[in-house]
Amino acid sequence: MLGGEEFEIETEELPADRVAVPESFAEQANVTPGQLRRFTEEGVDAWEMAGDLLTWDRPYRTVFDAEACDWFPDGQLNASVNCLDRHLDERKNQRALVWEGQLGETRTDTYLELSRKVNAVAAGLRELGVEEGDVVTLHMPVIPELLVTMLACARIGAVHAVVYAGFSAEALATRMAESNSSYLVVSDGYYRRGDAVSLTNRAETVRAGLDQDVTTVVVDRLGDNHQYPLGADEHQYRRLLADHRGETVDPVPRDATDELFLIYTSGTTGEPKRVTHTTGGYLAHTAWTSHAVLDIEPSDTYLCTADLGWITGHSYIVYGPLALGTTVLLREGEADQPPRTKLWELIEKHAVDILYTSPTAIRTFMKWGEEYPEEYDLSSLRLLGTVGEPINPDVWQWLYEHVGGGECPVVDTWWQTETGGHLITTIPGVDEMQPGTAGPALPGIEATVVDETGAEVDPNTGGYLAIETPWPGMPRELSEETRWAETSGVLPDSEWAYMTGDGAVVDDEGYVTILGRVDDVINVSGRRYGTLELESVIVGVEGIAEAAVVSGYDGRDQGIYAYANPDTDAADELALREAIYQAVETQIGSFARPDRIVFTPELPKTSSGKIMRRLLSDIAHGNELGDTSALRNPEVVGEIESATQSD
Ligand code: 6R9
Repeated sequence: MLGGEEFEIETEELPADRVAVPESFAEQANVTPGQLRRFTEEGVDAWEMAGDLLTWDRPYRTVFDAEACDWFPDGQLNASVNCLDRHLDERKNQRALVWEGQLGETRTDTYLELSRKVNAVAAGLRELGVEEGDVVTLHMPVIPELLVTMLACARIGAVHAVVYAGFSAEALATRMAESNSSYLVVSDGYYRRGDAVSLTNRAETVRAGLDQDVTTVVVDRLGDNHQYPLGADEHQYRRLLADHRGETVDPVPRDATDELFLIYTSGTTGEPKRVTHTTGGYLAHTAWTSHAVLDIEPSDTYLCTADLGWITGHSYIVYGPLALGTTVLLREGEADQPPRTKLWELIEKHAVDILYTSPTAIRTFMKWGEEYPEEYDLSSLRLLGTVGEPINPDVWQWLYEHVGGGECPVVDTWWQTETGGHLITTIPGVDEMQPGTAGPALPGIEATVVDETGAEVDPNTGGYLAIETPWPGMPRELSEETRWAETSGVLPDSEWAYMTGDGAVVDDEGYVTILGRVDDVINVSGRRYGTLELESVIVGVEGIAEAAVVSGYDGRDQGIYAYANPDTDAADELALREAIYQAVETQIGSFARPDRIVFTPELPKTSSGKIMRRLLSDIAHGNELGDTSALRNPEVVGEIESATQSD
């Protein structure tokens, strides 16, 4: 797991000074240092604070069973009850969901209305044969129907698997095959920056590639001009909803350890990596961090700009915020898509209290200029959060000043698909902030930085980030593979550890600065790409002998750089380039299209024959080249450098 050789730590740019907690915020913050002390005093049992934010059908007596590595093992609950039913007494007429569509539409659902829709869709899914434990694949843009269907699955104990709408039919089929899913809820298409993208025929293509039969429900997103012809075993979502209007479905009590959903992410193998989150631990973790870190209260209007198809959308649009009974503003489309005033206009229009977004989007806003946010009244904002990648100190400052007016804390939250929820971040109102540094591990979490041998390194020294305590949002795969009591053998000094795949530095006070990925995964614009997955698609193109994918930087933006070696000298590079784009688009999706394709006569290799990705990454970033003495073919370096620059 520790892929040592290729990993070099840069510690030159250590973080700037700390910023104090704005006092006005601290006075009203959801958690106080006193409450958090319970983690020091009670250890793992303090996670009871998270469990107690939920409503249980059968209350748990044990918080964590170390033997089995299970959270709240004897408890039973239903996630849709926690996100809907239990709020109805107090706030049935409060808005649960406000949706802003790509075409300028606004749709609102109160908690009561949302709950009725979820019940109707749950009844519809049941009628189609969906049973507890079945995997239902959802493939849609950010529209209310997606959120409704997620909660409808949760209500009947079905396991949803959302596949981001930008994935290709082939990528969708691979995921459905892996999870043996026989149900697909898909939209007829989606709008991307105003243009309609059709998903018609997607179900057909998927079916052709699968062994199992598939029952499909089609959601109408594109309107009457884009009628989706229904085939056999295809049903209309609208019909389903109308046929079951007014029906109620008893929520299925689930064991805390039962799966709530599956989600696929990029791992270190070429295959997409399945991550399974639990009903009790995951929901407790996301509810607790939504409360303690995002400071969400029921009276808030909360905006998170992530896509529902990724983990951030699951944890911090759907489950955490709705478990707390807040008003969620859902926006279809990317945070930084034009018009340049859109996001600020939405914040003013809906008097948004909390904004959770990505460093990439903020970098774009910064490039556009502060005049856009300045045109709007953003004084409703109380807290700002970022996720997905490190945020540079100057970008942090820009957000703090030009969006938060110097009065809103910024939480830089580090976590992963695998962790389910936040693990490293400051707690607003409690911890001082340090621009460029995620912050300390959450109370109850131990984050360590270790070297290649697994030994803890000294403070302010780079190494591999490991998590040495279990946490409620841990995925089932981790509980199953790494029983808490057994040693994983990775770290000599600890009983158990989860290796995150990130490089990091910890300072004397325990603040963690993330340096980026150290495994065969790259993170571009807050999205994880398995380099092996991309490389195998590129190598699959006829005429390409070898390929290596790294992240690169052109002085303005981070991007995916693909280095490819054609198998003849006389290759038609233009045609090959097109073929590569085509292959990535059909096998993964256009969002993974490389920003640069550089053809080279050879890839740089170590004497043992490994492609030296670190060198390619240095070249792609325009960095000083590190030690190249281990190279078998140093003569190619200059050529690759000039090809990268001229491309
Ligand atoms: C939630 C999410 C996880 C990877 C992770 C790391 C990077 C996420 C970060 C951050 C620096 C932060 N990452 N948050 N790096 N600072 N605050 O993004 O999940 O898509 O699985 O990506 O993202 O490299 O390992 P996921």
